[in-house]
Amino acid sequence: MAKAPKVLILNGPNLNMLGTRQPEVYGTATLDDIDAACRARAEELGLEVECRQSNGEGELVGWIQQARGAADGIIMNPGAYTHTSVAILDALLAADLPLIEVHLSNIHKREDFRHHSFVSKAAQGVICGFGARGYLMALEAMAATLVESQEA
Ligand code: CA2
Repeated sequence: MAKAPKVLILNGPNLNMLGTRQPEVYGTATLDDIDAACRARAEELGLEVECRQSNGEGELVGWIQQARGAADGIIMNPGAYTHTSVAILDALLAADLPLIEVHLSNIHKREDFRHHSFVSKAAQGVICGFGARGYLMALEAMAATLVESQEA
């Protein structure tokens, strides 16, 4: 049987606080709940997933660098680094892997400074505004993308 494609799910700063505050913006699920739901959906989709979270820009850059050659795709919610980090963008461009950017909230409905994403330049697509379900939508899109790339 062919090896399951590996997808790295990365979460950026403060997303470890999910479920503790601002449920009206980010929902009530904790990051552990989201990771567990992703693992269950990934198994149904025939994907292997690894879920990681960091509050540090450098640590996220290091994990993205390591993903090249070790993973087949990346799903990332870069948190506030979305709007500030050229370093994360450069790492994602260099990784040269299919990337799906996820945000729990609809960043376009919020403050102006959240409307721009540096990361989107490296993304195949962006899912925002669907809460925790967005990660599962991203996994479905990633599974389809990886199947298409195997067929090409
Ligand atoms: O909507 C998203 O997923 C964001 O990436 C979340 C980031 C925010 O800076 C982006 O603009 C949009 C913030 C995550 C902080 O999450 C918390 C959750 C509970 C308590 C405190 C922070």
